[in-house]
Amino acid sequence: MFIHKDISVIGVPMDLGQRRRGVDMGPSAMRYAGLLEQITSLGFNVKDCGDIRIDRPEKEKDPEKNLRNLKEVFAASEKLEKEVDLIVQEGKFPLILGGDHSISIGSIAGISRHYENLGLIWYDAHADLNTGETSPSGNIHGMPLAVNLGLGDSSLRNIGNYSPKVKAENIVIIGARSIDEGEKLLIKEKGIKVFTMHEVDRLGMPKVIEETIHYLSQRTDGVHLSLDLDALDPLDAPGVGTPVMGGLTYRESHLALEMLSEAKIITSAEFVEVNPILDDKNRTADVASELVASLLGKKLVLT
Ligand code: B3U
Ligand code: MN
Ligand code: MN
Repeated sequence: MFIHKDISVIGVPMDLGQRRRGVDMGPSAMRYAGLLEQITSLGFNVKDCGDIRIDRPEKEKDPEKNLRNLKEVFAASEKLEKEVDLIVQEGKFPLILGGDHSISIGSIAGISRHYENLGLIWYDAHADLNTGETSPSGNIHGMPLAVNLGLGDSSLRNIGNYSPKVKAENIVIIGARSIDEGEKLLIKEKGIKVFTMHEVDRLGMPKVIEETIHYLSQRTDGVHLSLDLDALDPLDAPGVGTPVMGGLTYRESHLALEMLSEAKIITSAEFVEVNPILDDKNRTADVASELVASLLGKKLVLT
């Protein structure tokens, strides 16, 4: 497994999975930060597939079954699933730019059908394991990991006409520090591997990533990295909708992605929840773009 020479970038200007406007501008902000130029300078052939079209509801309605904008999120996920499926079929590395985290319902649906045992690294302050029944907010961006496990709303679960997309034992959550009660129960029941901030502090990021690599390489035939910028501390990544103090640092995050790059296990990736309206001079998009470069092998070479 390795990162292919050809990378296809696709933007998903989605903000319907939560209530704060602005995260729909995430893909533009990351492009503006020089993401494509960075990738090209690392020697990759990069194709920008543009943005998926997101249809907004005419007016905000009360959520049905505690799932805000379900119809629209479903429609966007179906479109994304098809686009990402094509990218993988072409043998290219899909790099998806969010948008809120609900986009991973469509992206992983497009990717996972190409693997027997897709691994998933969920780099996030949250577990995103809610369903309509357990969610405190009704926001679908707090539910995509549950959907990918085959739980929650049946229309979302069955995008791409198969479910589940990922097995519980193939998931590693890193950086979690805000987990709801229903999510805790699910983590326990399913035995999902989680490195909370407590574990990151105790073990250090090198050990966390070594264990993650060891764990996933034993059981998976590809690994998708789903990186929510709110995994980082708000001091380093302020432009996110639901910042949580006490997060992963800029340096820890670079190290994590450099180690994943060296291990050559990542076969697709997405960077989500960049909200330029809440940001400080596009800093969070800059960080996202630099993290992409680390994932793709950028290193300081002393020669
Ligand atoms: N767990 C909460 C909050 C949340 C989840 N993901 C984000 N925030 N970004 C919820 O609404 O499900
Ligand atoms: Mn998330
Ligand atoms: Mn999050």
